[in-house]
Amino acid sequence: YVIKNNERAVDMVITAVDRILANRHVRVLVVDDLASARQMLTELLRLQQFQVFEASTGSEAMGMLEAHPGIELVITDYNMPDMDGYELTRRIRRAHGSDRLRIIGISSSADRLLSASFLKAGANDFVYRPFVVEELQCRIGHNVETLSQLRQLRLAAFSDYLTGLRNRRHFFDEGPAKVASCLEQGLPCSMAMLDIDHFKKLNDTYGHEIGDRVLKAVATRLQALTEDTDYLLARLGGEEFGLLLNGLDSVAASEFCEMIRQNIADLKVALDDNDISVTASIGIAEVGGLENFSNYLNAADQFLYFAKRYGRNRVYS
Ligand code: GH3
Ligand code: MG
Ligand code: MG
Ligand code: MG
Repeated sequence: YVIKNNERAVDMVITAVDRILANRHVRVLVVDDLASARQMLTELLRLQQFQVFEASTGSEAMGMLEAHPGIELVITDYNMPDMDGYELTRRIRRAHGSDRLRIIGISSSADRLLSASFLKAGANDFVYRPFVVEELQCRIGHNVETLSQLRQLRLAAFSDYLTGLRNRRHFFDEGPAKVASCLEQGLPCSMAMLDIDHFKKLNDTYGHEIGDRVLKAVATRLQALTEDTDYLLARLGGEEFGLLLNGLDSVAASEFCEMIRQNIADLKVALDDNDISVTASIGIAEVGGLENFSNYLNAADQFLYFAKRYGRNRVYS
């Protein structure tokens, strides 16, 4: 009755429910050699909708983390026979950073220095048993929230604000490994650079806002044309896009880019009274022989220059 008549209360309940529902995506590993202690924690976590995994030893816990890379939180006991929680924490931290995996230590030991040891070993938090349920819930909640904030920051750092595509930083972060993996496997790989034709004129004619809309439409189309592939696509800056075509030699890359060129030329961006069309030029360089990732981009840029010179709205390799 109170909730029904109080908007603020309704909001609070909705927020709390949303938070609990979000837990359904969070995987937690409970490590304790004592089955009853493990069960108690597990039940508590399941009530909060978390996906719970259990391990009774440190080595079992390490195996679980290996088998389930999605685990984001480990709650570990201190006193365990083969490997104590402190050692487990140290081992986990060798492979998993605090930005993706949180660790909370827990123990009924009377040793008041234990919390400091755990935190030094790389745990994010510690609680002594017996614990106040609400306190443990808060500590878990804060850790989960921190992970989600870090995820959002990572996403923002690697995304292009205007188009939502991956940005230049992501392209340079991920590209070199993709090239190296192709070369190691003896597979071809091509670098393509796409630049919208006479974009300055479009801005001058219709204004920057319309220019932005066209940019977004081109980006959305590029995204759609590459979404079923393993290719790396990014907005490199301005009206330029990079596309790393792993597995394609320059002939196959030219075919693929010709399809892209045609698709962009066919794209219509609807305005109030008319539609705008644009064209794009694409330069392609097959990867190999150069030691530096940015050299491949420069090579593609040189081919792009020829595509422009020979009349634009074309693919040149
Ligand atoms: P070309 O066919 O030779 O590529 O000619 P162009 O006019 O496209 O090339 P140029 O590099 O001279 O101009 C690119 C223009 O893209 C200049 C800039 O105003 C515009 N531009 C860059 N970033 C953005 C953006 O985020 N939004 C909008 N609306 N315009 C942008
Ligand atoms: Mg124990
Ligand atoms: Mg340009
Ligand atoms: Mg241009």
